[in-house]
Amino acid sequence: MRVLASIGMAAAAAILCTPASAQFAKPEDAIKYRQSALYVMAQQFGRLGAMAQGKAPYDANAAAENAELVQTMSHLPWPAFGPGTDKGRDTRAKPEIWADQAKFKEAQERLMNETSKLMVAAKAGNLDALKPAVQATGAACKNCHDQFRRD
Ligand code: ASC
Repeated sequence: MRVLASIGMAAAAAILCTPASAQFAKPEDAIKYRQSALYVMAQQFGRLGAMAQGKAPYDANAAAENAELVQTMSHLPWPAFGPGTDKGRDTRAKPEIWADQAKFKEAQERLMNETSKLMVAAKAGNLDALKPAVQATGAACKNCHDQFRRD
C-alpha cells in the first residue's frame, strides 16, 4: 500500500512539475513531431498546388480530400514549438519564434484561417474556386517561413 501510495505521489509530482507546454518527452520529439506534421501538410498541399497550376489533372474528390487533410494538419505543428524546443534535433526554426510569440501566433492563425477557406473552396467542386484559395494558402505558408524559418 505504501509502495502504491509513493508511486501515486511520484506520478502526481511528475505531472505537477511538468510545464503545461511539455506534452513531449523531450525536445527532439517535439521537433520531430512538428516537422512530420509540416511535411505531411506540404505533401497534401503540393497535390492541390499541382492541380491549381495545371500540372496535375483536376479531380474534385481528390482536391476536397487533400484540402481537408491540409486543414487538419495546419492545426498540429504549433503546440510542438514549446519553450526549450529551439534545439534538440536539426531544425530550421528561428529564435524569433520564441522571441516574438504574438507574431508567430498571428502567422499560425493566418494559415489556419486560409486552410479553412481552402477546404470550403475545394468542396465547391470547381477549379476556379480552388485556384485563389491555393494561392492564399501558399502565401500564408510563405509569410511564416519568411519570418520564422531559416533557408
Ligand atoms: C508548398 C510548400 C510550402 C509552401 C510554400 C509557399 O507547397 O511545401 O512550404 O507551399 O512554398 O510559398
